[in-house]
Amino acid sequence: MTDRTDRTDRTDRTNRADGTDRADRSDPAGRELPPPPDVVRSGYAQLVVTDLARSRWFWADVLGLHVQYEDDDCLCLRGTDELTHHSLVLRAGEAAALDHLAYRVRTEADVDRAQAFFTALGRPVRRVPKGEGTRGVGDAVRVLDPLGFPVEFFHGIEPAERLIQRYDLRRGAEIARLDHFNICTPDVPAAYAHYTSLGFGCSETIEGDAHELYAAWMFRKQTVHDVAFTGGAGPRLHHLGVATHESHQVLRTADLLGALREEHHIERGPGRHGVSNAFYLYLRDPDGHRVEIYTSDYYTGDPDHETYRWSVHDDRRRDFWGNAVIESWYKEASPVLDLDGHVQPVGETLLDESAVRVVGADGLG
Ligand code: XXG
Ligand code: FE2
Repeated sequence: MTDRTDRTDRTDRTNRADGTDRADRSDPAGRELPPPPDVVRSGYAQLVVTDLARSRWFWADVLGLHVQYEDDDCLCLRGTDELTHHSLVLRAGEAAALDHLAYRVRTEADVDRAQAFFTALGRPVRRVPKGEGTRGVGDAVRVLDPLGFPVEFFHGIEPAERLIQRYDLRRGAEIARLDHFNICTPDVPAAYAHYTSLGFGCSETIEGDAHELYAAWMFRKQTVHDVAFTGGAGPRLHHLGVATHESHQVLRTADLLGALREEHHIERGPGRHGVSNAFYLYLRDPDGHRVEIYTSDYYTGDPDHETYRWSVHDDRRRDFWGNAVIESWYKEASPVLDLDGHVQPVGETLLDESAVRVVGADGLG
């Protein structure tokens, strides 16, 4: 059995009977859809930033990402464990925004599958031949997905020198790799249904008393997630999650920012998540783009891996020690561009988790 068949089987077994789990292959009008692309993992994100030098300081000096390529308009960055050209591209522009998210797919044929799949869904689709899109990336397809996000599907990407044991080059947070995207969307069940139709499994959820879906964590690689949904006005980018190997690197990042009198970049944490069990710290970059330094989640690759469901009333769900989540974390996020580079309007959320009453360990409601 192929990896993909295993994943689809698992998704079917962990589905729910309450309508949030449409794993079928049909569009909203009930027409059958072509097979989805075989997504390997979250591949890279491209952000628009307003001051490339200041962004370089934050992402390369403080977070320790390796600069793979740079010119006056763009920076291509990768973590110490990554063997491909980049996992983050920063493009200079007038206003900060998400340019696009990108998923790596298994073969070149999966790029064609992505084109056919989103065309059948009636979504805007652009073919981006090698050399015309993001530096280092081969033939790709860019779509505006049903949630309104600009998403690229690519297979080919330039390989990069192995830096895994170049301890001499490490600095700052020593980021190892991109881990996940977190996106704000008004309709979390619709996001869940779309990513289920793309063959993603679901590791964890946050649910209300009647199983209303407040948030979900979904994966293709064998970790807790490649993408998660935060219920909120959207489409907006909530954060990029980048992984370190050890929790001391997360703590060191906070110490470093304090020592540099740059502590205002720290938004939430350090702490231990309930969802995912990861150790975390959220920062805001010079443009306000949010990044999570994240480590030590768990393996999800078994074919019968079950979704773990948190009650929205459990104060440990977002911080296992019960610390309250700062309001800005729920409310603020980056605008998202369409395929022509225009900022997209946002729709208001259906369910507001920040309005659910919580008293954290620090006594804040
Ligand atoms: O990656 C994550 C998160 O989505 O950033 C947030 C894992 C867990 C959480 S949560 O705040 O729900 O614990
Ligand atoms: Fe995250």
